[in-house]
Amino acid sequence: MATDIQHLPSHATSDEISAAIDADGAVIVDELVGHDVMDRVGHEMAPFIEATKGSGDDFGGHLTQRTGGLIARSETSRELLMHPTALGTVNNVLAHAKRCQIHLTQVISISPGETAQDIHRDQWAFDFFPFPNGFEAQCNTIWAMTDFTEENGATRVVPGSHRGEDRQRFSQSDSVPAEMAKGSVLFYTGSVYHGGGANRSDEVRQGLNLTYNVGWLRQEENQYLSVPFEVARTLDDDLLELMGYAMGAYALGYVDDLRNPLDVLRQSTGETSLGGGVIREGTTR
Ligand SMILES: O=C(O)CCC(=O)C(=O)O
Ligand SMILES: [Fe+2]
Repeated sequence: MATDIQHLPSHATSDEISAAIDADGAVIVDELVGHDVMDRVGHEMAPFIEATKGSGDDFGGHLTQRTGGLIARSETSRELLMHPTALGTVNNVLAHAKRCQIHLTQVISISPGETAQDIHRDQWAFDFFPFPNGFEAQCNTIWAMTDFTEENGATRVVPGSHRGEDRQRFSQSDSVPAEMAKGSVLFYTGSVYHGGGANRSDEVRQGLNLTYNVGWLRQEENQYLSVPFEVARTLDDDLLELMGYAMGAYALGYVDDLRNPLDVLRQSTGETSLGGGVIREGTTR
């Protein structure tokens, strides 16, 4: 029988949260934000969620909608991405990297009747690269936009499995549900085994998955194309840097003649430079 996921109060420090993550691979911080914040995200995202089809495969979930592009579509999500407790925790967990960045932003809506997702490690997205045991490539959050209950499909976690062998197969009974009230947040590493739960209720379970990884890996959601340039230009530098408009390490991510991507974005006028000259978008040389 798996042990339960620890809960910490909303005033917990990032150090306390990252210590719990180090011990178990996951932790819940109860009611870190109010219902109004979650409702604002829900409201801003409603038309996009409405238009999102089911994932179309077994892993993504046929009765699960995954709606991304949050930075462009939901101003409130930007605050959550930069939430000091969340970001402080992420920076602790990924402190070994020169920089961390946003990996993906996604509202996950699990409809009644959905079956449980296979228990997995999120870091398998990196083409199953076998990261050394104890090395964290990513740090994730799922914010509860509705209450998360075992019945409605709360994320299921195998606490402690972040230090286990890679490519393990766990059954649902090895895992415990991350039950939490709306406004709470589940932190979990890329290495801890987990999965979306089966929804046996008659309501949609909705979670806001905001994940972060080390700056030298590829991002799961392409932030440069998910957030149009004209929106990106209106964002603060610290959010842009977190999106990837920064050097991921000494020489990673520069633009042409070793220019910093943030400088290029700030200086750009919708034109693309090429070979020392400047061409307009949509034209050829
Ligand atoms: O929706 C959830 O509770 C978790 C989903 C998940 O783990 C995933 O899509 O990788
Ligand atoms: Fe996952």
